[in-house]
Amino acid sequence: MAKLPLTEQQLIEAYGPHLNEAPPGGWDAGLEIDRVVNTHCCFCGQQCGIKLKVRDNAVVGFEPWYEFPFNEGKLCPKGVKRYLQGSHPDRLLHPMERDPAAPGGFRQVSWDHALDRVVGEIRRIQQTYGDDAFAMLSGVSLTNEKSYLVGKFARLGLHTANLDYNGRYCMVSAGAGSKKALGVDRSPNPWSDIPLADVVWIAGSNVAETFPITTSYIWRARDRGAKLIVQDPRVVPLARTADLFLGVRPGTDSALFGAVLHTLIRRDWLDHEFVDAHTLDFDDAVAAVADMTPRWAADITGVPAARIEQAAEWWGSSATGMLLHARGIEQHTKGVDNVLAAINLGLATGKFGKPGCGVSTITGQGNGQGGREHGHKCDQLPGNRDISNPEHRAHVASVWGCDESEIPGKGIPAQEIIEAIHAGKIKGLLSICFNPLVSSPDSNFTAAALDRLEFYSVIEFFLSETAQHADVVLPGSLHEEDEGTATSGEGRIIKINAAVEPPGEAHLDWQILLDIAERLGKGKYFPYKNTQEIFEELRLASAGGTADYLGATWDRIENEMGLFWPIPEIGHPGTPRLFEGGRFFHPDGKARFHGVPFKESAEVVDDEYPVWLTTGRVVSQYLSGTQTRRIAGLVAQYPEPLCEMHPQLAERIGVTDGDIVTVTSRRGDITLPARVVNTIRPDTVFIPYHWPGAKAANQLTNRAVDPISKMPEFKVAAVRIARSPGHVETTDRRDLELHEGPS
Ligand SMILES: Nc1nc2c(c(=O)[nH]1)N[C@H]1C(S)=C(S)[C@@H](COP(=O)(O)OP(=O)(O)OC[C@H]3O[C@@H](n4cnc5c(=O)[nH]c(N)nc54)[C@H](O)[C@@H]3O)O[C@H]1N2
Ligand SMILES: Nc1nc2c(c(=O)[nH]1)N[C@H]1C(S)=C(S)[C@@H](COP(=O)(O)OP(=O)(O)OC[C@H]3O[C@@H](n4cnc5c(=O)[nH]c(N)nc54)[C@H](O)[C@@H]3O)O[C@H]1N2
Ligand code: SF4
Ligand SMILES: [Mo]
Repeated sequence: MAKLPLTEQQLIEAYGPHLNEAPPGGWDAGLEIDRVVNTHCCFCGQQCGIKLKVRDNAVVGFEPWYEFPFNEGKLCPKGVKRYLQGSHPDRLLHPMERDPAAPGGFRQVSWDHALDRVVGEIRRIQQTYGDDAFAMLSGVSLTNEKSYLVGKFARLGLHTANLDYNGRYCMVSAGAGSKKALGVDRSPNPWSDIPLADVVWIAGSNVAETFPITTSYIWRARDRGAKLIVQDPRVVPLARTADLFLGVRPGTDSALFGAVLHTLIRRDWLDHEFVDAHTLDFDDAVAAVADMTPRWAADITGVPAARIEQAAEWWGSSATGMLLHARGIEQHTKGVDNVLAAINLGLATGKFGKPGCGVSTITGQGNGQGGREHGHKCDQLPGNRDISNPEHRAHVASVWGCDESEIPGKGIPAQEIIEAIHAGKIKGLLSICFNPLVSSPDSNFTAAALDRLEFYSVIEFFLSETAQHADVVLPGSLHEEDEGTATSGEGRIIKINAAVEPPGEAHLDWQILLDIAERLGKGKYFPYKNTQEIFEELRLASAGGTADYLGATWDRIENEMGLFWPIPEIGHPGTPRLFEGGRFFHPDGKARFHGVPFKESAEVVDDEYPVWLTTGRVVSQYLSGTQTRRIAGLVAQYPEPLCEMHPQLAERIGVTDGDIVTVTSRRGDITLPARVVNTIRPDTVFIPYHWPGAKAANQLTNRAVDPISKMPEFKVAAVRIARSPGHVETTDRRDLELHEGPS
């Protein structure tokens, strides 16, 4: 066929007058799709809006959703490929029971058999060892409705105190610090504040790879002339464009923040009026930093004193500024201290409650914000209430229609649950949406713990590495199969819409929990016909708590493109920016300073283990990788873990880029290719943690936790490194079939 000579006018007629305006018949004319569903990405806490294309009960593609204000159609590589999960051949389609004789170690069973077995084992274990010997672990890729349901199911269905969630590895240091200082656990700002900041300070976040859409907000601030400060042991992609790079040694952020506060005080770059009117305990903070000079901090952090002073000057002398932090400062045995030290800088300079001002965490998991509000945590009830507070218990009991005494007390956090399983104190486990074998510190210890369980059941859609240890596997639902809400890192409640139904014999997660509750004789507490009914109850349960959703309805959330909590009354507009007028969430309205001393990490380098190890993420993989390690385009981008090291370190151990090295800590070792880059400190190596088994970075990490938040120290361990004579497989194709897309 001859080439078609197309004029510009013909093109315009074919495509429509504007490229983002659908032509007659719509964009999808001729694509043979049944419908397009507006929803959100299933991965990170940015919760980008996305349109999923559906054909024959399968998600077959996506479209940008330009109208959703947060991302305006933009998506990162994971968002673009997310639609490939649903039709993956590994999708679990039937309940399964462990059977060593069966191929793959599991045989297919009926739902009746599987549920009877689960309930029989829950009863046996609780009768033999007590109710709390059966624990539950959950996760916040689940919607608000499911998170709320899990909290109620564990307390009233299983009647165990021991429920905790994977945010224990993610958001708890930020949450605990924010609650102590500000009285609430939510980002103080809508992201539309970022472009209004004169200084943007990123502490411990690889924004360009982990929150890619946030970079566009930062560019908008830069376009207005904002200064950019990046604090990280690595010159992460965003740092390559920064005005000031603070290349801290892992585990020393509180020394750096302390020296900045010291400088703000010495140079009087303070907002005295704000400190006097809106805060308490400034003297404690002043006393703690009295000796923290920039020179002292330079010795500890490795950041030159002049750079610390420069950061203090820009932060202290600009009218507006935002400091955004993530796991780099939070996943430490002093994660809460680091967060408090960061907040001190905002309070001292009056940078709260005003446009373009705030110190905020960047929430990690998809529903990492909402999932940490509705009673998913071992010490929490809905509305971010305290399970040990009699008034809070009475309110929730009145909504649940139970006697207050039926609600168990405070349980133990996720890492302690794993320790208690290892110690033989917890004998049974039900998990949903958590893959601790890959994501918990010290994976050899976690594997040993899982092997000691008398009974383990999991609700999953893929046979994750943890699920491979289960006695009964219950096939649950993917994000696009269920309807509900999530709350993004901004504090914006958004609507998740179902695009398809679960395939095969897979069931919706919430229905599985209802079926178990029914068989446990607790059906009266779980009368829901759909997830909207769960949300209606959540609204009442949260009312009067700090995370108040009373005024949020599904219709409003959908029509208004999200609503920011608190929304304490019907008709309330929602609260995008917290603390306006300098009013914080403590009962007296005042924020608290905290004196933060510097402490070393739980493990420090020595002659035997002379190199700092830190761990984290790459752009194309998500968390434990169960989902992204199955998608070809994402695997191609970063197929296996690499050990990032500086050329000076590489030379010392005699390796060049691509050579195989063995990295050893006190807990285990990993053999992997070296990636020699000049963007990391010469005393530190970085390994991403998205892989299981012999490729798991968590073989090396330390189980030590923060005393307040109980967050493990994922960001600091001491290791030694040697060139390895060994050979490693160079792709991840051993046990996973990669998905190229629908044919
Ligand atoms: N591509 C991708 N995106 C994700 C995720 C994912 O798995 N993949 N996960 C989501 C989730 S749940 C989370 S929690 C977030 C995490 O988002 P981030 O916190 O941005 O990601 P990390 O890679 O864990 O760590 C961030 C940075 O901390 C630095 N760092 C290490 N130790 C220290 C230290 O002691 N001090 C300082 N200042 N920095 C340090 C590391 O070099 C790294 O660049 O990402 C979310 N987005
Ligand atoms: N070394 C090191 N370790 C880390 C970190 C680090 O930086 N370094 N980061 C930590 C952080 S911040 C996090 S958030 C954790 C995350 O750790 P995990 O929570 O263990 O990671 P995920 O991959 O999200 O695991 C969730 C599992 O649930 C399944 N799942 C997802 N959505 C659903 C759903 O809707 N329904 C059901 N039934 N199942 C679902 C997925 O298939 C997956 O197997 O890892 C932590 N571990
Ligand atoms: S930035 Fe986060 S929410 Fe947005 S597309 Fe990427 S993974 Fe999904
Ligand atoms: Mo996370």
